[in-house]
Amino acid sequence: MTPPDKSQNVPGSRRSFIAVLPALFLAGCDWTTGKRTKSALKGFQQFNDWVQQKVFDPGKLATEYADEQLTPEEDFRVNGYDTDEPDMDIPNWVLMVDGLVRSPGDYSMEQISTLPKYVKNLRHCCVEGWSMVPKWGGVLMKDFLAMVGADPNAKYVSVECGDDYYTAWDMASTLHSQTLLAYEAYGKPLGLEHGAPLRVVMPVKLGYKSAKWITRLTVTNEKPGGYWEDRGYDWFAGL
Ligand SMILES: Nc1nc2c(c(=O)[nH]1)N[C@H]1C(S)=C(S)[C@@H](COP(=O)(O)O)O[C@H]1N2
Ligand SMILES: [Mo]
Repeated sequence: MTPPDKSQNVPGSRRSFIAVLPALFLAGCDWTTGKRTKSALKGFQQFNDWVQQKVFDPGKLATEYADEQLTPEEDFRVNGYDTDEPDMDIPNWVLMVDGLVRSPGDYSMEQISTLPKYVKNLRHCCVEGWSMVPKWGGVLMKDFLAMVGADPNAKYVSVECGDDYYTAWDMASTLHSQTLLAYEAYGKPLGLEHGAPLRVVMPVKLGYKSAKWITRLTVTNEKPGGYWEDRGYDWFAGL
């Protein structure tokens, strides 16, 4: 497997910024945030989130890999905090959308898949220290948020999942041009263990932000928590 390209992930300007703030914590693709942040003070975490939001460059793209660099499909790893097979009623599945949006309500896969489809080979970096490059297919989260009339000036978007997992993102990362709502992997419908019928793929963040089996999106100005975030993992989790 190709090692994570750290030069892509840490631009020079940010590197020097990090140099003057040695205590600041920013994740790289291939090392763990969990244990370090677990012991950190809440105030420090809030400061850390604030700095990460300030240095986040929405125009900076994660590496998109060539097909030759894909992780072979047989090595497409599965990971979840509880179950790999939640009880999803896929034929009747809808995505509930609420909060600061013009058109709240339930959106079907049929409606979502009217949006332009994108296929991207993107690296997924798990906080546990492994990564992989699957071929994802789906729509852009920003196109979907435009479809529902989400307030782009709202601060956060939170998500709920079929396995009771939950997480949230800052609006800039949610609107990033590589954040996907994926319904395919390797040119086939997403498998249940990988988040069917619809999951998030957010290559600018650690893997625990890429929620599987999504059931509800909420646009809000109140900072939401997350399953791992509430257990001490980095909230912003930017790469
Ligand atoms: N709903 C839900 N989404 C989730 C998780 C989870 O437990 N539940 N685990 C996260 C973590 S830690 C990782 S690494 C990836 C794993 O995705 P995969 O099973 O497709 O490899 O899903 C993320 N999204
Ligand atoms: Mo993960």
